[in-house]
Amino acid sequence: MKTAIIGLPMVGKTSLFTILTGVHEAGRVGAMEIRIGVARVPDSRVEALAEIYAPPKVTHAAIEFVDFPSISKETLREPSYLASLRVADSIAHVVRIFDDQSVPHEKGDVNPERDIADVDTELILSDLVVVEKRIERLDKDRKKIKDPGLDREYELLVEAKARLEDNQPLRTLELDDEDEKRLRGFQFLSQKPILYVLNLGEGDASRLHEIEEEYRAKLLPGRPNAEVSAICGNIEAELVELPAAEAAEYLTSYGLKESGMNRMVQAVYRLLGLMSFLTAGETEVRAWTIPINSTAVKAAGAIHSDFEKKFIRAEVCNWKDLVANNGYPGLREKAQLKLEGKEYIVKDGDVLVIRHS
Ligand SMILES: Nc1nc2c(ncn2[C@@H]2O[C@H](COP(=O)(O)OP(=O)(O)OP(=O)(O)O)[C@@H](O)[C@H]2O)c(=O)[nH]1
Ligand SMILES: [Mg+2]
Repeated sequence: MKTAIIGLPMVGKTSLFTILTGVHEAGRVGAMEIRIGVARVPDSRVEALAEIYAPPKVTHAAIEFVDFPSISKETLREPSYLASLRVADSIAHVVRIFDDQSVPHEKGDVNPERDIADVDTELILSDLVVVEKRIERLDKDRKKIKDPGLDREYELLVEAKARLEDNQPLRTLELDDEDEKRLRGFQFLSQKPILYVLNLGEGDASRLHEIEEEYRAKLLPGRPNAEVSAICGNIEAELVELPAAEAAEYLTSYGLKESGMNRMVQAVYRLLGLMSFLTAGETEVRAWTIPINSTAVKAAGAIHSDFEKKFIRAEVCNWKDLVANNGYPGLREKAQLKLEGKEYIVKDGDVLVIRHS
C-alpha cells in the first residue's frame, strides 16, 4: 500500500518523508525525482509482546510513502508524475501552517485553507480531463455497439463529470461494488482517500490538538474518506535523532504526549482501511497487515499462501490477555484461547496461531 506525499513547494514534504522512512539521500529542496520509502507502523502491542518472548526478531507492520516534487498544473500534466500519482492508494497532502520568513511561500503568504482548496481543485481538474476524454470515446462507441456495460459506464461518468464540474472530488460518489470496479481502472486522483497533514511551527506545538480539531471541524463535514493530522515537522526531525527516554522528555517540554509522526502513520493506516493482527513466539513477534473485516483464513494467507490453502483453524486471543498471562500456557489453563474457523472475522489486536495441515 502506497501513500503519495504531495503539496505545494516548500511545505515540508521531503522533510516529512525523511522522518517517516529514514531515507535521506538526495533530499535536497526542489528535487524533481519521485522517491519511495517504507515507514514502520508504530505499535506498542508489538513491544509489549516482545518483552515476554524476547525473540531475536521483532517485526512491525509497514507502509510505503512516496515523496513527490511539488504539485502544480504543470506537474500534473507530466506523464511520469501523473502515472506515479495514479498508482498511489492514498494521498497525504502536506499543508504549510508554519510561519518562517526564511522559507518562501509560493503564493506569498501562509493561508492553509486556500492551499487545500487549490490542490483539491487541481486534482479535480486532472480527473475532469480523463472523464471528458472517456465520455467522448463512449459517445462514438455506443453508436456502434449496443452494450449495457458501456451504457452504465457512460451514466456513471456523466455523474462523475457533474461532480467534478461542481468542484466536488470523486470521493463523494457512493458506489456499489460493480460501479466501483467500473471506475477503478481510471485511478482517479480525487477519489483516493486523503489525509491533510497540517505542518505546524514549534510555536504552535502546545496548541497542536486544538488546531487539529479546528481543521477537522472545518474540513471533514461533507468530505468522506478524508482525515486531518497535525504535526510539527521540526520537532519530529529532532525526535528521530533522540534515544527513547530523551524523546519523551523532549515531547513533554512542548506539551505533547505522543510523536505526531506516529499519529500520522496510524491515520494513514485507518484511511487505507487496514488493521494489524499479531503473531508471537520465541522466534519472532510480528504485526501483520490485513484489510479491516478480513476472515481468519485471509489472515492466514497474509502470513503464507500455504497457510490459507491448508487452513484448519486459528487459535485466537487478545494481546492484552497474552501479556497478562505472560504467554500461552497460562492462557490455555484459563481457557482464554479460542478456537476459530475460516470465517472468523479477525479483530484489531488479535494474536493468532494458525493450525494448518
Ligand atoms: N520552520 C520550518 N521549516 C520547515 C519545516 N518543514 C520544512 N521546513 C523547511 O522548508 C524548506 C523546504 O523543506 P522540504 O522538506 O524540502 O519541503 P518540500 O515540500 O519537500 O519542498 P519541495 O520538494 O521543494 O517542494 C526547508 O528549508 C526546510 O528546512 C517546518 O516544519 N518548520
Ligand atoms: Mg521535496
